Amino acid sequence: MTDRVTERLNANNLVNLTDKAIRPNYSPEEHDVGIVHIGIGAFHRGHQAVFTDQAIANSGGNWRIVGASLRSANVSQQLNPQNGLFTVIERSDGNTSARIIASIKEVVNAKEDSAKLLDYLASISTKIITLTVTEKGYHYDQSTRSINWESEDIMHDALYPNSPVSMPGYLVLACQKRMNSEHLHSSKLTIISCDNLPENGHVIGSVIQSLASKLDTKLADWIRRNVTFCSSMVDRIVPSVSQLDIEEQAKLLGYIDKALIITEPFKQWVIEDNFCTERPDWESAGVMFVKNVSDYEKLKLRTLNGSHSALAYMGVLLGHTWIHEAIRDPLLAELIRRLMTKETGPTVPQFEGFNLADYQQQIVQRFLNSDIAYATQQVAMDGSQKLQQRILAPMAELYAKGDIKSTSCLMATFVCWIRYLKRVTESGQHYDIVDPISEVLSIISTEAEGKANRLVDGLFSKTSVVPPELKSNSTFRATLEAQLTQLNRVSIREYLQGVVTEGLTQ
Ligand code: CS2
Repeated sequence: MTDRVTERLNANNLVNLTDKAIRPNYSPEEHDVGIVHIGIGAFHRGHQAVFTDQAIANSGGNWRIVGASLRSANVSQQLNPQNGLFTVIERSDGNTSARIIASIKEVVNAKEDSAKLLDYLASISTKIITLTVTEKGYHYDQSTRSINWESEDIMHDALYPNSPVSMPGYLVLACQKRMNSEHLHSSKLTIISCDNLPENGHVIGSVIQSLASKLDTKLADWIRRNVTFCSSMVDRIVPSVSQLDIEEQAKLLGYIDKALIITEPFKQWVIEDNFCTERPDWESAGVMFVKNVSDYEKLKLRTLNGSHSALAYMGVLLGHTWIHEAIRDPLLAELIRRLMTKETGPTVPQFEGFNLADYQQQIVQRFLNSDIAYATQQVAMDGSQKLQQRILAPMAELYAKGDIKSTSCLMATFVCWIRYLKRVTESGQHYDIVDPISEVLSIISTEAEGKANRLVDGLFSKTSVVPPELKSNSTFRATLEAQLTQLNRVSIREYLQGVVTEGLTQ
């Protein structure tokens, strides 16, 4: 830290310390908690917390947020000493703005104090629970479309439901407490998923029902009558913040903020209107409410997230550290253009008055924003949980239509993910992979000894990454093997160049 900047942002110094940032125009302590958010990482602070802050500023209400982290104590250590206050810095085209967000009251670390989290979840004032726990936190198998009973956390929570470790385990126990409480027995609860999964509200509803039914059918029935689940599409690029960012921002802001967020100006939240409770005046903050959110999810997952994953795997292998570098590589820029316009584009829904080409162009501009630094390795994380909805689902649709020639960039992305599992870039730099099934993926990669057919056998038999309709398609399998073999023969750049000039060879 610099010699001069020593004071850390908190409720007492909010007024006299923060002249470089826009301060909240409401008194946070006058608003009680109405929302519990599980998974309080950077994304929540840059997204739902900002919309909620704006809604309270516009229309008031007891809608402050208690954030929970189920694993790490980092965020509670960042936010609690600051009374939940943090700065959102928006950066683009050399412009910067800073605003202090006051919607979070406190953070509970479930590992340290799970009773406190359960008290909040089962409190009469909690009307809404929101979730950002990443794809793996749902313990949902997209291939079988059901809860993953083989997940260690789910097995644990099914055996010891009173001391849960998973997000679904916490929610089921909270519902049981609500059901058994005289005050809460007939009070309602709305649960909103904010993760990048298709039909995410349906997913969480089905996981909760499955776990609750296993424990107590009366509870499953109570949940059916008193809890609703909303799907939602969330969008904002929010990279993780480094210690260096914190130090640099301290010099600029004049105060230390260990919980700050650096993000882009763009933000979007579309929520399925399936509330059984009141809600904050999110409309006034720009949130859209719709009957069915799945078209919005599909559009965003395939266009933005699909392209993000393609840039991440290809980018890491070619030695690009950041997304904004990867998209400036002319070969990758061309691959992304084709992926969006010729491959995912035809599989995404169209809305009245909506211009897909503009949307795609806007996404490329967002990726080019070098004022926010998003690491290719951050996007590359948890590929086994992301590729199905981003890459393989559109590919399966194109196969079903017989439009196999429009799948070359999708296939190249999948092939680059498989190559990424070798943990070494083209130029020999080693890295670790972060994925809930990383051990299985390593075994598959090592046992295959570079043989394409053995790699494919391993992936098909030991994981559920590839959906059944593609696994059983012989053309898909032959093409995948041919592409993996080709990638073994030439450099990654040559391989990708070949995809652009010749398409897929079998
Ligand atoms: C990214 C997303 O890390 C990733 O997988 O694709 O976090 C992406 O930045 C957000 O979904 C943007 O809304």
